[in-house]
Amino acid sequence: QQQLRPNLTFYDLYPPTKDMLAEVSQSLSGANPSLHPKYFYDETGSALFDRITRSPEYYPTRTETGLLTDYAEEIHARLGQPQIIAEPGAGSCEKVRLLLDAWQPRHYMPVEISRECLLDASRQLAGDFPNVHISAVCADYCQTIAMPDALKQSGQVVFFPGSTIGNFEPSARADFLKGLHNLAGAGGALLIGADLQKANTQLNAAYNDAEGLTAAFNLNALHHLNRKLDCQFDTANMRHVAFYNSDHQRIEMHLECLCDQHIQLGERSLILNSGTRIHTENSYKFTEQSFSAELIAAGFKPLNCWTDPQNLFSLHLAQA
Ligand code: AVJ
Repeated sequence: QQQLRPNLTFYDLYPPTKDMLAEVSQSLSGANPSLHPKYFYDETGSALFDRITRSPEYYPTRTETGLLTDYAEEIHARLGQPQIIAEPGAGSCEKVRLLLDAWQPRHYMPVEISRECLLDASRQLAGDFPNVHISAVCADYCQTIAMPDALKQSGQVVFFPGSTIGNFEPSARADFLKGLHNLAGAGGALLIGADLQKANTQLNAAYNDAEGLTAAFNLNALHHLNRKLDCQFDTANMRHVAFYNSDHQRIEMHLECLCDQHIQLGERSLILNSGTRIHTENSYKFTEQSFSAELIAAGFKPLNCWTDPQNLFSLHLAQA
């Protein structure tokens, strides 16, 4: 725990490299190799993600930001005077600025796996909001849904924007939402973004932008593993693949091997044959009703849901 500014405390709970090696070895072995989407986010990946959010094809960020701009005051009125905001996977902490401006809470707790990204974002935020105490936690939010003891307080507003919830498969999602319910605690609430089902063409375009940012972001997962674990992926011979799977109502992202790949995983070596696809991400798409039902199943009481006129994106507010 480090005091970086009078109003900024930094907690470093970044998972150890040996855990990363074990997890990656496990998920890359077997018939359906995969990588957890958290591996997108190192310093380079977080910067690429920020560029994706500004690309013309990627509608979620600008749509949700519009909803937050329009409704921050209305949400504030519904919640009374929320004092603590916790945000798992906070990234560059851009969206929360709208809430900090409108709500003026005492305390903000971003949790983010990408250390440089979190340090930059939280330093800037601490300067811009001198009256908010920031407890920045560098951690895998899947593991640290239980915050450091000092930060466990009930009555929190858990802010989970961006449709990050779409990364979870249905059964893991149900468990994770229960975890968020527990994190919010008695008197707390959840403000969560969920991307909506829409025409396949628009979804496919959002994950195959013309500038190639999403392709670079996807491939960066392998650069990240090469840098941290010296895996020796031949990234020039991997291809970005992203498509909407309408049976599962999700975007799938994969990296396809264009030649046999000899991978180094610590002491072990692994061959991925040409044509093999590594599944790197699912991004589920919801309906307003299906998502409300999931919130109820996790123990929440939905208060309201806001959508844009084109019905691209939804923002749900629910009581814990
Ligand atoms: C951060 C998980 C919400 O699923 O749209 C963007 C990540 N992947 N482009 C999403 C992402 C490819 C994003 N989430």
